Amino acid sequence: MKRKTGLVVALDVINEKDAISISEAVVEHIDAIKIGYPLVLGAGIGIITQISEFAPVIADFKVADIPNTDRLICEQAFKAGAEAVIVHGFTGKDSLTECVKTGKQYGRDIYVVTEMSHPGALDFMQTAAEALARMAVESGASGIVAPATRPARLREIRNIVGDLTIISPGVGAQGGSAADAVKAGADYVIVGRSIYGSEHPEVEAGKIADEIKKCR
Ligand code: OMP
Repeated sequence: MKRKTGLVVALDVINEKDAISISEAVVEHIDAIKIGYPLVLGAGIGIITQISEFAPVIADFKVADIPNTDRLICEQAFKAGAEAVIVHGFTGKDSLTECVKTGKQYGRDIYVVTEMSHPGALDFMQTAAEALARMAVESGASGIVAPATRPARLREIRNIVGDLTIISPGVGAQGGSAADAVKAGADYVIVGRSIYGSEHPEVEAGKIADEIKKCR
């Protein structure tokens, strides 16, 4: 993933037609397209291959299983054309190491979730976030996912991960701001509903890309 605008669109639509038309509309403003369960379950895994013609695809499968199953999932994502896979770290070092190893075999990236962006992350994840961030560094992952909804936490996590790439969701619909996230250390912000739910996704994406540009 090459940093041009610092914006990743979360394409959480559920059919191919919407996925293609939104990708076409926003492509000049984004660096990657994140595809997760809603779209893959709605349109099939081939949608990763189709969308990868527009921009690098981050497969958000939040992989969280035993090492062997994790490897099988990551392989499917990479074979379909994903440039990166998002995985959980709470399943432990052996599971994460297997994902990272698989990523390296394909020359692709693994991003590890630390503290999630929604309020429920305070129930269990927040207490483990620093340890998850450290494990991401030690395992050789390419980057981590950290919350734009809590810039202070994002900054603390940045201090732990050094120059690892941080992708940061929670901007817009969840209340976070792109500028605050970038100032707190995010390399990329991830935006879903504010863009794909807008009547003019290209305008919304352009505005967020401008906001990011002004912070740099
Ligand atoms: P919006 O809230 O619609 O902008 O979408 C945010 C996107 O980021 C969704 O695809 C979420 O699944 C994803 N996400 C979070 O919102 N919070 C997290 O902590 C982690 C992710 C993620 O891993 O992408």
